[in-house]
Amino acid sequence: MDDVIREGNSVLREKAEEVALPPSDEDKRQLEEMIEFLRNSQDPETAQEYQLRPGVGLAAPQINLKKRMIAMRTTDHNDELIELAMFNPKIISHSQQSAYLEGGEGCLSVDRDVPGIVPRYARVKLEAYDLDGRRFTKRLRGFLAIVFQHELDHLNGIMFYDRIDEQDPYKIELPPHELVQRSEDEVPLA
Ligand code: SB7
Ligand code: NI
Repeated sequence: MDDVIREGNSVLREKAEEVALPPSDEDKRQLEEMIEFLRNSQDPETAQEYQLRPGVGLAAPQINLKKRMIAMRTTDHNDELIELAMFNPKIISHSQQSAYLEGGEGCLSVDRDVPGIVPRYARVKLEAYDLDGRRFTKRLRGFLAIVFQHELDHLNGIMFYDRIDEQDPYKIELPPHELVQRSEDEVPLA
């Protein structure tokens, strides 16, 4: 169940390849399994049984697949559950304003705490292909936008701590920026 590869594995540093569209049955199955993994990791009993850290997102390279596929599962600012399965995602536009998650970011592939501010775009418009191979676009903001950018980075071999300022981990970029908070009652998250 926990097939997540960890830091030190070179696949996490490679650029993942585009998935040929329409997606093959194997690609679809793998992306579905990524969503399933997130559901399991967020289910207290399953997580406990398989010793999973709860995850809100997963990128294919994290399970050793060099493919441009991302799964996300979390709630939006209206507390609505958002599940996204994406082939070949990309940002087609983004805000000038940046944002960062209070308390920094974590990663299922990183078994240690890396403190510091990870600057992200506050809002992004993404384009991707769903499980049926249909193109869609979606606007994300807040926590969702941050998670998406974290996952997209994985497809390009970038780890969240690459974006933390080495000299001054808590350095805040010049305004405008937004501080994104996660409310306490949400599922906790890596
Ligand atoms: C906090 C958590 C995540 C993204 C951004 C901020 C998701 C962590 C789970 N993953 O390692 C997914 O790549
Ligand atoms: Ni990660």
